[in-house]
Amino acid sequence: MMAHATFTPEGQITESFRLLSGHKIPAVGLGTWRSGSQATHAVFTALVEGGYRHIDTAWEYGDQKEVGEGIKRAMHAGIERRDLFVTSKLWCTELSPERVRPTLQITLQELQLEYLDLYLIHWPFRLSEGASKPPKEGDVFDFDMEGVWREMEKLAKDELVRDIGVCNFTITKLNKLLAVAELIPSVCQIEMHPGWRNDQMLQFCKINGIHVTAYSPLGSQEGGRYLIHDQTVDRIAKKLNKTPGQVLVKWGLQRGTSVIPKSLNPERIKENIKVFDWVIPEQDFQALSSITDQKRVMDSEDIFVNKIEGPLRSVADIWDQED
Ligand code: NDP
Ligand code: 1BO
Repeated sequence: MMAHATFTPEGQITESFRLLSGHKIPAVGLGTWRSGSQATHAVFTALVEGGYRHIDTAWEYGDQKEVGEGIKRAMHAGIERRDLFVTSKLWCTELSPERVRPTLQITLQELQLEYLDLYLIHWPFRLSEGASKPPKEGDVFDFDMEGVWREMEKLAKDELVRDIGVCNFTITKLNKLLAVAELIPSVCQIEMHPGWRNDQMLQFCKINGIHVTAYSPLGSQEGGRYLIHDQTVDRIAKKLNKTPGQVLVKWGLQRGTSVIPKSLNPERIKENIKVFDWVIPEQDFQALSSITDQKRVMDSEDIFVNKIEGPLRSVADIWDQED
């Protein structure tokens, strides 16, 4: 996929990828899951001091107001809305055609924005209001994919969102969506890092012109697989005189994916985007791409699996037996 260079305040080169729609997605964005009340400061720091132009949030993260406040403060400091790329996501409890537009309106209000750059279906399953973890009988349902997608398409036609896409889809589900979509999803946001390469999905998306955004690019932390301390990552970081965080971000970029590391720490926020004036040499890239024990961090068993009742009796069911 083509990358295009744009100028940032630090003189840093922020590359971006071209989406099917023709719009550009900045290659590195700030993730905001579990950022809570600190999201305002993180977003402001990222935009004004780090040179980020891409912010990833979601209704489910409960931090859209804080993210919106950070964006507003950055705009007061001179950053233009048209230079930003803001993503949010439609949560599972709202995953029915009639809830798509009202939920987007809440998101826009909370973010204090008139439009989103990208609106994503967060997970391809509907949850009942107040669903428990793990889910009880009647908490998890299949969703009306065609009906929901039609409403997403209308949001794009009405210019409330510039692009639409999905997260956590499998090849099976993407094929189902592609069969009914009038507007092809621009982006598929999925877990990807050297501990979960997910090559098959990446390949499928590339063939179909769907841009991939890699989430949890550092392996996440709480309950995750924090790759910052991985031996191979550490060795290559030392060799290249970079930090493990930068090596992990760069690995994602060199695979043609945009990457959305989360941090609340101002130094790490700034560090994670300093990845544009160097490359991981082929041999080291291959070593990172050969890390064994491939495993998802976000298998999401606790959210969706009920072993006795419901459509998802196992983690393999969530991922359509493709892993
Ligand atoms: P990441 O892989 O981004 O890892 C975040 C963790 O790494 C935090 O604990 C952070 O701590 C730490 N960290 C950040 N930078 C560095 C660094 N340079 N060195 C050492 N440690 C570092 O995890 P996430 O799971 O948060 O994924 C990123 C984003 O992807 C999310 O925030 C969210 O926006 C999105 N996402 C989307 C999902 C979906 O279903 N669509 C699912 C999961 C994530 P600290 O804050 O202290 O720096
Ligand atoms: C359950 C939400 C996962 C992070 O996007």
